[in-house]
Amino acid sequence: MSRWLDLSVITSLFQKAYINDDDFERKFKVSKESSYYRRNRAYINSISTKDTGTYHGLFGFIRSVFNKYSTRATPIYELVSDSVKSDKDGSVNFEVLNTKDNVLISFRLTFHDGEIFRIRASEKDPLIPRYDEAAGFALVDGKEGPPLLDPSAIKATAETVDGPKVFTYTFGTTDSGKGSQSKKIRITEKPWKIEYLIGDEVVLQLNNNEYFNFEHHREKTEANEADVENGWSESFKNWTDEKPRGPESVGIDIEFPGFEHVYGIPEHSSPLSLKPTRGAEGGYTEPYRLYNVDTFEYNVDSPHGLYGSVPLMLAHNTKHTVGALWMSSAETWVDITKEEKSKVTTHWVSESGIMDIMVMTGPKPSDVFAQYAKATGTTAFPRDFSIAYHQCRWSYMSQKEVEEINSKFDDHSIPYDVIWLDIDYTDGMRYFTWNKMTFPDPEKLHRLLDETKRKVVTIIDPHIKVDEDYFVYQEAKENGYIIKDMKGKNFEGWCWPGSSAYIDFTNEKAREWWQKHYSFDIFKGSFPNTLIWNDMNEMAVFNQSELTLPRNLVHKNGWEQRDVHNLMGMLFHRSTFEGLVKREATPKRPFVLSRSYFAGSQRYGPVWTGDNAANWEHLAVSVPMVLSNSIAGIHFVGADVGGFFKDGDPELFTRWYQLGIWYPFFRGHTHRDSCRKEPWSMGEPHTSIIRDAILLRYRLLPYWYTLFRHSNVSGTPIARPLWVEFPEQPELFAEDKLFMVGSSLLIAPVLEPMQAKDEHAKASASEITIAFPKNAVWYDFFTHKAHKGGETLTRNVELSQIPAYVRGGSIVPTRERQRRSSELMRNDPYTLHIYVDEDGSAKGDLYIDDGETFDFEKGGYIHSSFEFSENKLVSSQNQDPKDVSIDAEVRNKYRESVEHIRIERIIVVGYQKVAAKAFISDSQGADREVDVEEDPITGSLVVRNPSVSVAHDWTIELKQQ
Ligand code: NBV
Repeated sequence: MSRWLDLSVITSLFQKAYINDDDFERKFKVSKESSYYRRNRAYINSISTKDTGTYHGLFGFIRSVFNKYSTRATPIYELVSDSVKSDKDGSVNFEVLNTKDNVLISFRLTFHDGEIFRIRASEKDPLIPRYDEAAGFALVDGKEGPPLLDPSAIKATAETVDGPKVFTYTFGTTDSGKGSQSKKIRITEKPWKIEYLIGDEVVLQLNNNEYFNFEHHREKTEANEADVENGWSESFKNWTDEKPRGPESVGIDIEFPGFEHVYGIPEHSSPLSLKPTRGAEGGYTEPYRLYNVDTFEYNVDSPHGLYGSVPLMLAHNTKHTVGALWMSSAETWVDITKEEKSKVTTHWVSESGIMDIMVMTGPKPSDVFAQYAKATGTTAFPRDFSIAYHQCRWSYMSQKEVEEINSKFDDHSIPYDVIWLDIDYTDGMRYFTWNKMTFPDPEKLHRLLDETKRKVVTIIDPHIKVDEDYFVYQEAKENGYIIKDMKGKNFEGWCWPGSSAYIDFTNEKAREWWQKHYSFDIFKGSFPNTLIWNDMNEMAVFNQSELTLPRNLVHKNGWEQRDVHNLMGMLFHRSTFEGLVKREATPKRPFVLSRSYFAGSQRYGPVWTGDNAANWEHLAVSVPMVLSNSIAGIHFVGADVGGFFKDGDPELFTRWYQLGIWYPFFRGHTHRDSCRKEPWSMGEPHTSIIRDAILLRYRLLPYWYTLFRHSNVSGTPIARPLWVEFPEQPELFAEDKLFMVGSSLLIAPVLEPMQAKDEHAKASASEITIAFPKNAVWYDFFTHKAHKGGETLTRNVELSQIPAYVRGGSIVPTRERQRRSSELMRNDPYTLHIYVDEDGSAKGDLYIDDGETFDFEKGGYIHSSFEFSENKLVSSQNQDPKDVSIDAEVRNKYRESVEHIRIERIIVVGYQKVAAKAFISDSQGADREVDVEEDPITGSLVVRNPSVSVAHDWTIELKQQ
């Protein structure tokens, strides 16, 4: 079959699978179509008088009366009280008995570094082992997680309070401003529950509602099999899921008393503050689903699962922040109920595996981020180019087209760093090959781009064309790396290349084999400036249930797809990352974009929010989507700028760029059937406005790069919800239109089209309202006009305007010289923008390194701290982070190499005094003085050309004379 014929068959199959279905979300399950969710729900309904479902009309009335008067069945799980024992390693072990079937569940509670605790539960004597490898992939230190706390630091007591026994373990202290308080775990015998307390305040509870339900394995008997609801198979649409191990699931409630807001558990197209899923007006009527699927052109404002899953939920109130990581890679449903401001109850149910919960104990947002980073790792530190602008389209069809696009950027004076090649560059979707007709000379193409230090990203998808002549397929088959069906045959599904095989990335050997494909010898036509994009890694399969791999496929050690499903995307991403590290003798930091992800994916590269659409709803939801990922450790994230599906209009397109420059990952991308969407495609005035927006991103790259350094060292998010920066201002807790980039920039994007005030007028601006967070002064980024914290500003935003504000007290570094790509800016001087607070002081920092190697891990970097107070700006070198092993030679060499890079300008905003001169004392140069001028437009002070080196310590003092 010719390649083109092949592709048309696939396209029609794809259209059948997706496009011709009006109700496309019905391709995917809702909770009631999942038997284990139904069983868990039925169980908790039987033990609880308050079924919190939303029922309407007569049925609702009858149901509520029924609920009120029905009696509560006794929960079947009981803690075996004399089983509670502390072990030598400080862990606490106990057993819970399923009184109905007389099955014991073993629990293990461990304390990690006094900041994290973890609870694992599994059957004591399982008939068949249960999957417990998710943690091994998610956690940076492997399955056991961060080091255990020294047992001598744990204080255990047991007492009997009015009957039930209570076991208390004090494992840490915290000082949240009200003196030192202890962190404790309390295990109560009956009804059994586990609580986390700070001082005497309960912050998190497990099983407070007795929703714990651990479906143990059972023998397959005729009677068991005949019980359809508990059976060995279930159906969805035309698909049947045979379950050779029979049913198994695990569920529990995690409650946050004293909290009104919970966040996280991406990926969903929903608001930042998670909505109740049961029993609330305006809430959802479905639980949040965590199941990685290819949900093309997803609906906005929905709890349905999308491409990635991070089972981390954060709760925040004015006193505490806490995080719970549910380490299951199986499909998971999360129900949320809220009792007016006083508590949030969540109910988690997963299809298979053990129960493994890790709690980041806070108490501040920054503590939770650091604790989560300790557990799952921090953002892979990106190369400098990767945080600049990326240009993509499905697809740039030929080498010639790429060359044209490349020169059009220059013609339009728009910088960009990366051009992306979607599936059509390959020879018939055989990844690691090129279509020789359309891309005859990849080397020439790479060389051309390298002239301006630009890069090429090529897509590599995980579906492997079943073709005996294709080397990747041949080797995968010979080595036995292909995922098998229940009968032991290599599974084949349909995807872009036609019949496709899927690699078992849970197998370490298969991962190692995959990595080798990135060597320049194997991926011919790839070069050091080729970077990678991993798409379709949920894994997408067009002709299977929910467009993904069937749940009963078999992986290494007999684990089923259902056990590992949500890990697959991350493991593929990881193999690519590791392959890129190995492909050069002096490794460079990889760049690999992934669509699918899990907890820990931040260690391997950025993700994006998949196939959005060119409409205002998708533009707006990209903000909470980016923020939800950010607080769940996925900091390097963005949405397709301009919208993937559909055309949109020039206004939307322009506004999307004005928002996209604030995404940590900034890429324009679109579908092959949509109109051209390169930055100049909409004509003037849009092209010029978009150019200015992209230039603003480039000017601010030093600030962004420094933020990525913090993300890499301490797990601090880059794009941040306002509550992260202002944790004591409850009016900001649900805010998800305004957000912060770092701690200095407040972004107020325009998320709606312009509307004329009366029907005859033509609108020339959008109106937005900004409620500035309290306890700070805010300066307009462009005009320097000051706004008081607490002020509510309603303003017009013309199409050319980007509403952004800077928090007083910040120092922001920029580079102001326009170049064609970011790498060409490497030797450019910096400008420092000082925005003083009410006391006339400000702080900031600047991190720089070679932008590409791993030398920064050996000290090959400069990290300067800036402090401005009492008219004096002091620059000094930051301390190195703890875990860095410094190599003096690397460090000194790097410092020498950047000695010539200068600060060329200092701008002082909001400075209330007069200054005519700046006195400079440089640790390694002569003292001197320069003039201070006033900017005639903004009124801010400008110290022109102080010419101090970024590699030195220095002081600049403003004086009247
Ligand atoms: O490879 C083609 C597209 C890609 O452009 C897009 O970004 C991915 O999310 N890919 C999905 C497959 C087809 C989508 C309709």
